[in-house]
Amino acid sequence: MHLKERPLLIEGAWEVCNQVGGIYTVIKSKILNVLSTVGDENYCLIGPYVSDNVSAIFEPIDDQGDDLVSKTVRSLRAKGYEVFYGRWLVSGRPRVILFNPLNEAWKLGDIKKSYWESHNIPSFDGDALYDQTLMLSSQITDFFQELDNTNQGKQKVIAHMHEWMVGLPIPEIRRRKLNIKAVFTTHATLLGRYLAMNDPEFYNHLEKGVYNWEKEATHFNILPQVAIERAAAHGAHTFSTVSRLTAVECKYLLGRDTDAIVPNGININRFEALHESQNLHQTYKQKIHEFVMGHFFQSYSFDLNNTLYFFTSGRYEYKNKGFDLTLEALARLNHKLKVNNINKTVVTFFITKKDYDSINPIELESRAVLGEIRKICDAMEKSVGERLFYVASKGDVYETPSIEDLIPESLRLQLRRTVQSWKSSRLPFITTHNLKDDSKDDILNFARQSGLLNYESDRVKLVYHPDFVSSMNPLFGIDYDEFVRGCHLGVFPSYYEPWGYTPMECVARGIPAVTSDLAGFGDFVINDLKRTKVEGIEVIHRKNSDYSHSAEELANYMYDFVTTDRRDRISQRNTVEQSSIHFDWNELYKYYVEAYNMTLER
Ligand code: U2F
Ligand code: UDP
Ligand code: G6P
Repeated sequence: MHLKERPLLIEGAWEVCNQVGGIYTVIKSKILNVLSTVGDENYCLIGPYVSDNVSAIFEPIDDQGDDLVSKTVRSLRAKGYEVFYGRWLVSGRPRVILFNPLNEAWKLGDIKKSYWESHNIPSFDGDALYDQTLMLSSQITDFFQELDNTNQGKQKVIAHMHEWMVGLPIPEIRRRKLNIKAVFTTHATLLGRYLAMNDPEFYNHLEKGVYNWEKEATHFNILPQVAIERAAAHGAHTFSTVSRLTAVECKYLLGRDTDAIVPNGININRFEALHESQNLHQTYKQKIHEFVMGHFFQSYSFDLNNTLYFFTSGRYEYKNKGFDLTLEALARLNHKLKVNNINKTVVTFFITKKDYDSINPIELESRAVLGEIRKICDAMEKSVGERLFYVASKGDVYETPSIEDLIPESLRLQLRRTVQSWKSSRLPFITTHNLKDDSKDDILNFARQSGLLNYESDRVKLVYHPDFVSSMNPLFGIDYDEFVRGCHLGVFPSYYEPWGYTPMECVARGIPAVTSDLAGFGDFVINDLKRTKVEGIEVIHRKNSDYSHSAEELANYMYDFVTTDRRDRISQRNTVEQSSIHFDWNELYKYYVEAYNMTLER
């Protein structure tokens, strides 16, 4: 699929140089495909200068070039605008323009007034994020105005904006009749997200068209944002979304049918040999073992060679992300494993973001003591090696020396003392951190109510880590993608999920994953790949199934997974990795190109 012409493509999002959720992954991971389609000289991203570490990922460039973007930057600067113009230091190093929203704080009142007068977009005060998006949008609009003045219609220009946060320039491009074609992609609808969280009959009501958007948006106090989303959707030359599921929301909640569906892809960096991926699994599983020893073995131990690691991850949306269903299925799995006497342990990690005060100090202390134990063991190993070598060189080896001869008493005592002082009779914690709102937390409350509290007899154990995993974090000491590789199964049976990157990222790393038929990704697997079964991707039925049936389906799948033997797991990881090729941007970027071709014709 080729572009019919080579326009200047300006792509904007709140998540350019600013990681919040999945949109960041979309923008960043497809850069190489964009560049090979339009060329570096015809591409520029636009976004906010807000992230704490922006200086580390942004490298300024000079504005002296003869191209349209550089010329526009020069004239904006001459008019007094602060424009951050440079390269985003990610794969592909694309050009990027960033504006600090706060630079327009002095005219925020006027901005709100003008959007109300021109587009009927109401406003409210006191929402800092909302205010920032307005101030950013105002600067992006000025950029497009200046670009259009400079261009004088010579080059075709496409402005591609993602999500309501940078949606406002679109109705302005239309009102000012700029010579720019606008594409708007929404990665969810705001109302859809809120309604899904609050209305148990959401999907049923949605397709019956019973919602009055204005009434619902007012009810949830998000009328201004929804008005922006609608203005952008209706103003765009081409309106697109990421999955068939969100397209339904667009139709009923935004009042415009989508022109295109642009599924999300991923970069697949495949190894030449399959065993490299297997080796990485082993290496990172070892890191997770270390965490598990520190977390559990202070209280009791279990056989790590017969332990499986499950995990779920994502923003804390308890019901939308299917955390509730995952917990319910785990409770059932625990019961099934016990009654069938399956001698395996399943440690399940919940990796999400929730406010906390600090990492639990007892957790840190336990890790530190375990480190001490490791040091003593290392010293013992060294002592055994040296003494054995001494005995052997004397020719005394026909009688194997006793452990007392090989390891000095001081070390043996030190080990015994340290292990004794470490052992504890309390249950292993569910959460690794001290949460701010422990008593109201849904995950913890489920654990309390169901009794899934990490008893020694439980086959299923829970570890709730209310922060994203990173190598800077002392508990795991590895990055998220390494953590994924070390696990056995990713569990993401979402109830509301426009796409859902997390299961796809598992598959790309050779780790099997669970998704649902209410996730855009799951729907894509079933309906676009036309496969009810893709090796290693399990799509749980949630659309036409009640909660209890879905939980049972998930629990049964987990049970089968746990009772599969290692040989089969290894071969499954190989096939899973191979099937990930369908999700590569090299396959999926064509949908963007199609949307741009459509736009150029409009
Ligand atoms: C969708 O995921 P997103 O990453 O877009 O979902 P969010 O992380 O919820 O980001 C968008 C919303 O988050 C809010 C704001 C946005 O509408 O109200 N927000 C915020 O509260 N604070 C901020 O600093 C920035 C944003 C979708 F849900 C996934 O299924 C897809 O995989 C993904 C990619 O297509 O898009
Ligand atoms: N993620 C991460 N670190 C973590 C957990 C998750 O960087 O510890 C990333 C993950 O790789 C994925 C994104 O967060 O790219 C979540 O995207 P998804 O589409 O699943 O959900 P969204 O947040 O967009 O609703
Ligand atoms: C990889 C490694 C093997 C290891 C296996 C464990 O395949 O190369 O050496 O035995 O992982 O698999 P498991 O599913 O039990 O973690």
